[in-house]
Amino acid sequence: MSDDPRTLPRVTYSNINEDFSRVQAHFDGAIANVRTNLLGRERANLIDGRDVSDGATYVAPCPIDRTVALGTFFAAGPADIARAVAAARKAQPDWGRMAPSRRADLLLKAASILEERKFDIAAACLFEVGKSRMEALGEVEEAIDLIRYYSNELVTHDGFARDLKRAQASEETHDVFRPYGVFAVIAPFNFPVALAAGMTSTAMLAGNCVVFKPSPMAGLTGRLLADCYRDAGLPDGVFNMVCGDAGTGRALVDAGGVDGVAFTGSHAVGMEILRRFGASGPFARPVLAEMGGKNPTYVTQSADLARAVSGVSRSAFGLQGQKCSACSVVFVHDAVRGEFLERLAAATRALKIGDPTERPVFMGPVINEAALRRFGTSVEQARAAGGKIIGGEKISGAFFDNGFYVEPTIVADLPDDHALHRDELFLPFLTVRRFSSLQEAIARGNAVRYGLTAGVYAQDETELNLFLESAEAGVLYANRPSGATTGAWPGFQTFSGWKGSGTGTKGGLGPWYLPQFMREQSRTIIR
Ligand code: UN1
Repeated sequence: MSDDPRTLPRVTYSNINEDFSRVQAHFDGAIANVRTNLLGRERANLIDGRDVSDGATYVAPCPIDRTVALGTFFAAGPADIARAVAAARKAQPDWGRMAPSRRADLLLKAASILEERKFDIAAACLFEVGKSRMEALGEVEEAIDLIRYYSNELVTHDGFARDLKRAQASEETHDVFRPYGVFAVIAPFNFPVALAAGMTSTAMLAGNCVVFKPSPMAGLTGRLLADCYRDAGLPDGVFNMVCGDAGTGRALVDAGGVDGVAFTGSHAVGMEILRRFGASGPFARPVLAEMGGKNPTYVTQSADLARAVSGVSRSAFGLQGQKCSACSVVFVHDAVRGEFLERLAAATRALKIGDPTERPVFMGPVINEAALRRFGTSVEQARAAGGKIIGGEKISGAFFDNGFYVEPTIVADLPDDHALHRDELFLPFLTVRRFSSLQEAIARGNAVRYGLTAGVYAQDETELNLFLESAEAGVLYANRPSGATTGAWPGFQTFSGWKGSGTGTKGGLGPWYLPQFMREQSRTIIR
């Protein structure tokens, strides 16, 4: 642990093949430190700047080894939620009136604190989600960049204020963007640091105050992020955190006094929030939801197969397929199908599954028993429909019995109209479909409710253009070996969920995300 963490190279999702030996050595120390000093503690909620340890407790298990506790958390009840929302409402007028550059300074301070603590927070995230070392480090780097990117956007655009045209000399019109008030932010387990930091920092930069609810599996990193905000000196009540399960989330959305919701998670829950919250009152309220995907990749006759195999296996099986951006269906041209499948199967068999605290491990466990059951059912359905299955087994024995470990699974030869080609599974489960016409394949890939990411491997420009012009998804990638459909990075990609993948029309990670947390007001004044 001798190196200053800020002098070490940064891990992103796309540079994962570089030499990170110094980073790895440093990370070993952080993993040991987190194991001894951060796991298994009691973690209070944060309301109005104070730790609140009221109500029923629950223990969140570590998915890598379920006999280990991540910590003990307090399920916020209606009274806690009401206090958190009231604290946010009380703090909001001053916070919203503060100059954008001052809000940005405070959030940038939080990003610097997160950077100082990044190895510990990445190790906590690894234990919490069961993600690989590189994915955990990359995620915390992403969180830091998200806060910096949005802060910079706010300051560069001067809070998005601009002067409009004058109808006469004595008249002036200023166009300004104003906060809504209080945002509830509900985050998922899979990117507990980056998605939480992205949604909460944006809401606050825009001048809103926040009541944040992490996933019940991810209260540990939720609280570590809350500590960064608190230690940066955010005024009391600007950021509040309440833990709990779906019931707490529902109670938060239903609590009076919430003006907007930012949510990342399943399509079903996002749509429920849109109906219950967005459209249930006397006027529409903003619901900025990112809601999953069924992301196709097309491997054409002109593909560089080495890149395709690498990109597809990384995107399908990285983080055990538990990404809304995961590649879950691959369309392969008949002419290259045999060779591609053979090479993909070999690459998949070579992926190391096990304890992700160990350096060579690429896949850890799936998050919980429900995910394991979904895996079992999906394999059964594939088998019953005559699918050819590679993998498909639960891994058991010794260490593996302490968590839910499954094989990365590839299913070919399913009937083309099978639901496994269309439904999001959130598992290391890839279905293979064949094609002879790329245009038709893209139409079949588009014929799902989702539209988040899509990838192609094609060296032929006509094929490439056909893909770019016709794929119905917010994030498109071509010929990427680090990930066919995954790995978006703040300022480098935008992340816009089309169709059933999102409610907003502008993506996270990009220049248009922040203004969605504000409403526009024009002010015409004659003096
Ligand atoms: C998610 O997949 O749940 O692009 C969020 C990616 C990451 C994660 C996005 N930025 O793969």
